[in-house]
Amino acid sequence: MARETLTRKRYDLAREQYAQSGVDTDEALRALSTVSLSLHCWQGDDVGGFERPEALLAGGGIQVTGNYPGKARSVEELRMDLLKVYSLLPGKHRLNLHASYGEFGGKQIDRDQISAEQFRGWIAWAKQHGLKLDFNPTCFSHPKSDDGFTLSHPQPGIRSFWIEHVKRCREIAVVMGKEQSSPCMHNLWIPDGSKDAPVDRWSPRKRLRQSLDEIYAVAYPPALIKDSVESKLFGIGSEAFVVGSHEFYLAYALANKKIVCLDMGHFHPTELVADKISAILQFFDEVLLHVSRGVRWDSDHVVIMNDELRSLMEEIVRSDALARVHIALDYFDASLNRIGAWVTGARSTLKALLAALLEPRSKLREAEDRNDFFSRLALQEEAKLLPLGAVWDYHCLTAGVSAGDDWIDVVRGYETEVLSKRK
Ligand code: RNT
Ligand code: ZN
Repeated sequence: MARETLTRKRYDLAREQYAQSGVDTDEALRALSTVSLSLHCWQGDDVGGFERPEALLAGGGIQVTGNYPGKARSVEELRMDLLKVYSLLPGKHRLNLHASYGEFGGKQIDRDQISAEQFRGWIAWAKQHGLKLDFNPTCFSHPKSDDGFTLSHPQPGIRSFWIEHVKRCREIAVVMGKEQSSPCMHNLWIPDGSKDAPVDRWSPRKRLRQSLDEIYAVAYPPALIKDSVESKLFGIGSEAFVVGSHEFYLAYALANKKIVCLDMGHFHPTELVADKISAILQFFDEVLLHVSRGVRWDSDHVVIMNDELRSLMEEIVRSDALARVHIALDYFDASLNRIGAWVTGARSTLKALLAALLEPRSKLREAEDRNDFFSRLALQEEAKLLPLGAVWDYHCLTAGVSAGDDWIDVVRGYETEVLSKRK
């Protein structure tokens, strides 16, 4: 039987089967189509950026391991790779840029000097391809962040350098927001922290608070920019103390009407971001996610459809919060085909979301409401074997992208034709 016919047949059966569990698959697919992931530009070149011909290795507590050949070495190559990635994802998605990915034209434009000029090319390219942009200041991989502190630095000169950088990044985000008629999510993460336990935790946090106040003193229309702050538990070289901890930013964001960014790799290993959705959204209108996978010390492994991701997506759907949760991706792996890694994580995120949308929610709620915890448990276990794959393949088919594992060959073909020639 032809692949397409089979996919349609499988979907028809799956629709019937889900209907018997009280789930409308067409409705789930409609909901899935409203979601735009924000794809991180930095998976394409190991967080290198284009400030100088030879990018600095990512520093500041984030580490990329591996040296698989074929990484993007220029803006052009990165754009080409991104188009390949988008072509393998059902739906319309966004692009998340870091400040270090501007077009600097061979000039030494330091971080406190950047402006929208270096991002005009990205804005035009994004427009051409119907992509919306999000933006991030780059407060790492720079001589002025080498000692592990930026916005909380004890030296006023260094602190004001980084304050100026972030202020300029917000200006750039505003330009992007204006050009694309969609707010640009401006997410701030800084590496500040220390390897060993400091005696003074108070002063760096006080300085960070003051720096943030200075940065956000400039108010912009929410239709152009949304400001988020990203916490972390520890990084390489900041094992004992991170200035911008979860409590710090949660409190700051609540008091100052900012958005918190929850990175799945930035919490204690058994702490689940899933559980935070229904807590945080009681008090905030929106939340930003960095979908990632923590493994031992690394917070940024390629995302797979594991229990953690599935429960996160379930919690978003169960809280009816799809419109209030911004889903960005954040992982980087230089040990395998980078396009393949990108697509794997993005597709798995979408699949987990689809799985959550297909959960027999009303049946589960009914069981819970009558305190029938056996049925609740058993139903969840049975739901795991419902034909999710048939719905996903149909979704890919109707979106015009490779279904099943066909896309793997596409990535391998791109490797032979393009990536392997990058020496
Ligand atoms: C680092 C944070 C941050 C970065 C990107 C590159 O731990 O997760 O989001 O990954 O800014
Ligand atoms: Zn992150």
